[in-house]
Amino acid sequence: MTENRKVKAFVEESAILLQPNQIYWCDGSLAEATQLMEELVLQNKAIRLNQSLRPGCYLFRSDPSDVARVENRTFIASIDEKDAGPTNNWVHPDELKATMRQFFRGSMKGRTMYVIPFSMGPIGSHFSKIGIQITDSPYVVLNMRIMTRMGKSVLELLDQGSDFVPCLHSIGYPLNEGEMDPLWPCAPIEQKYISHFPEEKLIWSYGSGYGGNALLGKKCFSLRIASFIAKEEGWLAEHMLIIKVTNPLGRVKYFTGAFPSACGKTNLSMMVPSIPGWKVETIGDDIAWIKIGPDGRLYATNPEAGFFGVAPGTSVFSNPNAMKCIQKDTIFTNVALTDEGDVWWEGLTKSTPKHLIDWQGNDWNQASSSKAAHPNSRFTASIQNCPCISSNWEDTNGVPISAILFGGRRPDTIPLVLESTSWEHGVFLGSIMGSEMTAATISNEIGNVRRDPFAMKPFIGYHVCDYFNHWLSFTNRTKEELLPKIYMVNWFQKDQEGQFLWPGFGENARVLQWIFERCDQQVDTISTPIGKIPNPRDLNLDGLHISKNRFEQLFNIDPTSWKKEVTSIHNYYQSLGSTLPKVLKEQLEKLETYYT
Ligand code: GTP
Ligand code: SPV
Ligand code: MN
Repeated sequence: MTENRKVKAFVEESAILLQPNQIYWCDGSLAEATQLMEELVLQNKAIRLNQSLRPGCYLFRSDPSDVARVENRTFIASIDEKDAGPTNNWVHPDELKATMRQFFRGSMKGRTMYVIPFSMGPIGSHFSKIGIQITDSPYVVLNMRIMTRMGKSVLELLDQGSDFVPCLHSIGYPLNEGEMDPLWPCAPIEQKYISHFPEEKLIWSYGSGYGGNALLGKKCFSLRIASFIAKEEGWLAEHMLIIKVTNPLGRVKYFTGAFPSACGKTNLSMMVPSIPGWKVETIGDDIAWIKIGPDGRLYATNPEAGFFGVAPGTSVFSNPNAMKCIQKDTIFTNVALTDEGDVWWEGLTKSTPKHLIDWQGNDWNQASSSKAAHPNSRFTASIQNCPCISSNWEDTNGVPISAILFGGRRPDTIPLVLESTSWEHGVFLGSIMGSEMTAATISNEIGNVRRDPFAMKPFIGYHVCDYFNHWLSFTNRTKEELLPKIYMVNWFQKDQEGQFLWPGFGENARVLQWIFERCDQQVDTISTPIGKIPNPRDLNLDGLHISKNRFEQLFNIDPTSWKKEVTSIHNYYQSLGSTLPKVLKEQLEKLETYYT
């Protein structure tokens, strides 16, 4: 409880609308989490994993309709439709609230209403912002406890009068007297609403219990609402990992990287470099808040406190640090269960177990045609568990950024690495990012390439063209030479057989080395119409067996593909409307002189 009047009013008004059986204020303690988990195990909603193999670990299985973010049910309800822009779903806030109020009315009947005070960012840092999530999902409480700084310490800040973002959440499944509670209650897809009211700095989420739909500190607050605040206040809220890179001489640089959902942020943020003497440490794996520091450089912080990471593909070979991270005190959602009471997913082991229980609770064997783990199955683990966490991860002033990487899943067209020629050109590269869609969002377009500018398509809380302009404005806010260098990378090119051309994962350190050395002007570049690529002699390929032909393919800038690309960018830019920044149009026109 708190004496903060605004908090009390929010909780009281919510309770009147939602009509829960009881209200519970979360203190964030271990005892509280243990008790909640015990209750869920008794109700069969959580499965206690084999505690000698995975101490403190539990498995949840969601409803098959509630397995990922729902972008077509996600709304930016700005007062004026124009402010939401062409890439967001818009409904007038009054109309949306009226609709949602009907769903919220009585939606917590028969349930407990949990009040979760949380901080995004280290407590006491000038970066940090507070939220209060109201929810009827104990699963959400347990996940928020890992993903954010949650509980008592935040209540103390609220007692001192700190402001907060109200985050209202209900799974949308009231329980009437005597009614059976399903294992994963949620509302049907057409009743789900993930709504943002940017001017009011308010979040309402109804009908889903999964990931970014329900853990409101993450995408809803730290990206959609925060990006809106950041524009007002002159900073950036980005879908980016943050890493600390140390070279063999002990010199340190920090990089951030924006990659769309399920395109490699967690993996890059925890990578074990394949090249001797280099070290990568994690600051964040999904979100970066970035501000100009007193010296004019950009400083980044990770507002989260945990990882909500993609399970499939994670293994001791691809990401040994993540494997250590999820050894204990981890919540698994929608992965498969082994006969020993451990977890399994596609890509975890070289051979497949003979028998499993799949993510839907059914028997599964090697002859089964379906996946044992859902492609968007996830682990929730504390950043404290991460063996490669940087000692700087909670620096209250953030870490100074030397380079920004943009990357997507592109089977062709985009070379392994490309350096921008200026900040403006870098913003252009960010704006034209494309990527194959992944299972991180519910869609029937998975595998198709879509434009995902700055990996923020689903997360910009306002007009995409204003967002581009905001990025461009940084050359007026500080000296351009103090801004990070900007790179486009692509780990995902494929050969004719559909195999990845580049080994990826720890081998991506070779690209990081080149970027590191570029930041120090130690190596030069080759200019191309699309940007600067490495001089082949400068990319460290020691110990990597890659044919000359494959290497050339990785940097091939194919005119036929680029003609298509330029047409596609042209059409995309047209779809963004008349407020597209002129300088970006000019960047495209320059490219069009080479590729038409
Ligand atoms: P979100 O949490 O959805 O934002 O995803 P993310 O960007 O953190 O992606 P993540 O690192 O979890 O990787 C997603 C998938 O891509 C996993 O199955 C990885 O194994 C795979 N992946 C990551 N890095 C590489 C790489 O360098 N090469 C290849 N081929 N696959 C990769
Ligand atoms: C993403 O989809 O980019 C994620 C997972 O990081 S979720 O939290 O569900 O948004
Ligand atoms: Mn993400």
